[in-house]
Amino acid sequence: MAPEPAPSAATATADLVTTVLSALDSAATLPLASTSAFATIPPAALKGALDSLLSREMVVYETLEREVAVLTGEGADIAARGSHEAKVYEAVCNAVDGMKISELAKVVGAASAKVGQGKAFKEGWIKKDGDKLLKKADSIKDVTREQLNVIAETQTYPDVKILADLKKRKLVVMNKRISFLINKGAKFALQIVREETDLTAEMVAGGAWKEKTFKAYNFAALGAKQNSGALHPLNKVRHEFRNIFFEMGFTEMSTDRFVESGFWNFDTLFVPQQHPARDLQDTFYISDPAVADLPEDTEYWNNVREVHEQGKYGSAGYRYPWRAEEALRLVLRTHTTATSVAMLHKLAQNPGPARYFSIDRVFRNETVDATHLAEFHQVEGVIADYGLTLGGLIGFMKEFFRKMGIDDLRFKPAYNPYTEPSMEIFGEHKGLGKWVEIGNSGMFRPEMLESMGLPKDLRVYGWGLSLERPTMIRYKVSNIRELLGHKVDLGFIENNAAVRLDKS
Ligand code: FB9
Repeated sequence: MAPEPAPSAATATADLVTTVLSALDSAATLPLASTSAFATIPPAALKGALDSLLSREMVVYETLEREVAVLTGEGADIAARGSHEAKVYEAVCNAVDGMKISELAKVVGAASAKVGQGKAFKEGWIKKDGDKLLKKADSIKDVTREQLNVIAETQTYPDVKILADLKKRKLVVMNKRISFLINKGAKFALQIVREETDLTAEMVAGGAWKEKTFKAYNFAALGAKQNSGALHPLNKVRHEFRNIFFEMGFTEMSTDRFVESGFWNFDTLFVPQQHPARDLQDTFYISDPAVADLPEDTEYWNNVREVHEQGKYGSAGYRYPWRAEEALRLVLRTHTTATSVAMLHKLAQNPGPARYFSIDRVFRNETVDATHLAEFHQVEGVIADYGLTLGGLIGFMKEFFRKMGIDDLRFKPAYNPYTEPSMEIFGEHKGLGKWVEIGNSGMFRPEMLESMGLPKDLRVYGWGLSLERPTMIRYKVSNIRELLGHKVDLGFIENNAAVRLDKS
């Protein structure tokens, strides 16, 4: 006949619940589990049954954890049949005319002979005579055996030093015991009354609801945790930046072109072809395809060539032989200014005031470290208008960064090939208690703007910063690898707070 299937967990819990309730019915308080009917029940199973009754207020209980001393196999043997030293003493006493040392192991066993002989000498129970052992004491007290029997009985020993010594001799080990002190709850009953969770139309129509017990609503219960997606901190900060730009009247540029020609990434920005930024250690070049599919000999192309080679629009230029091959090389864009210049070139077809921004990935062939990777997200804004001045740029930067929670700015003259004048921007970081560089800015040069056909009096501001730096500061991230890459802790991504840039 097939063996009875093991009871399901629910059945086991139900049986245990019934046992607890009937045990409680006869004893107002259940003793510690070690002496009760539950001593053999795994604590986890018992806790499951108790929690089920606790949730119905049928019992209350507290969990008690304590350490108990338990005899090892060797300890139990000594408690039952005496210590090694007592066995040696007994063998010597029983031997006529003393016990040959070479015979001892055969009588008491190798272990007792090895361990017990020394201790029996030390206790003064036996003495040596040539190759024999003789009884020295008329009687002995097998203290170890007595101590182990106290522990077998009480699972502890009053003298902690003796207990420690017995543990050291591997005669005793300490085990954790979980027990429950259980009392009747406010709604104690011998049976779990089935509580309905749903009031049905049939119950109402037929009146059956009158005989039913309904489970009370637990309005404090939390909803089931929903596994949903989570915005990456960079995207949360990007969202904040986009809001700032939108509320200041900016239009977002499309930045879906990661690969740019040298022409759009550098030459149109008046970056000379021998500029170090165009070296391999700063820029990622594409090997296949190696050459951009760009129309040459356009008016714009020729303006760019001319302004580099001999100057134009009042500029002296760089006076070097500008090479089309260099302009046709393909790179991973090193800044989103490549996109800005394309937008401004399009604006030149119908020039006038405009505000554009972009936030996207740029790539630099830099040495990576705790705060730099070979790519980052650049935040960039451009404003085209008539009558713009450097003072106006400074004022706008103050307004823009104020919306990011940075109230006090300082400006330092800087150099960019495509802007003149240019300024590095510094803000006082309250948390760090020091001034930190927060971005770069400038007024685009006529060599760049007039080459694309923009009118002489249309000026353009440009400025930029990164997305990673403010994000790392806002989320107190010290290593950028906690933010980006394969080592990112998804728990951090899921559980980090929302961000308000203007709140520190
Ligand atoms: O983001 C930067 N720092 C920063 C920004 C915000 C911030 O907010 C805190 C919460 C308060 C904190 C710090 N920086 C620019 C400055 C430094 O981090 C710098 O070490 C790294 N820079 C990047 C480039 O590094 C090669 C940040 C990145 C940067 C720099 C310049 C531009 C864009 C990004 C630009 C530009 C520009 C200039 C003129 C015209 C058009 C674009």
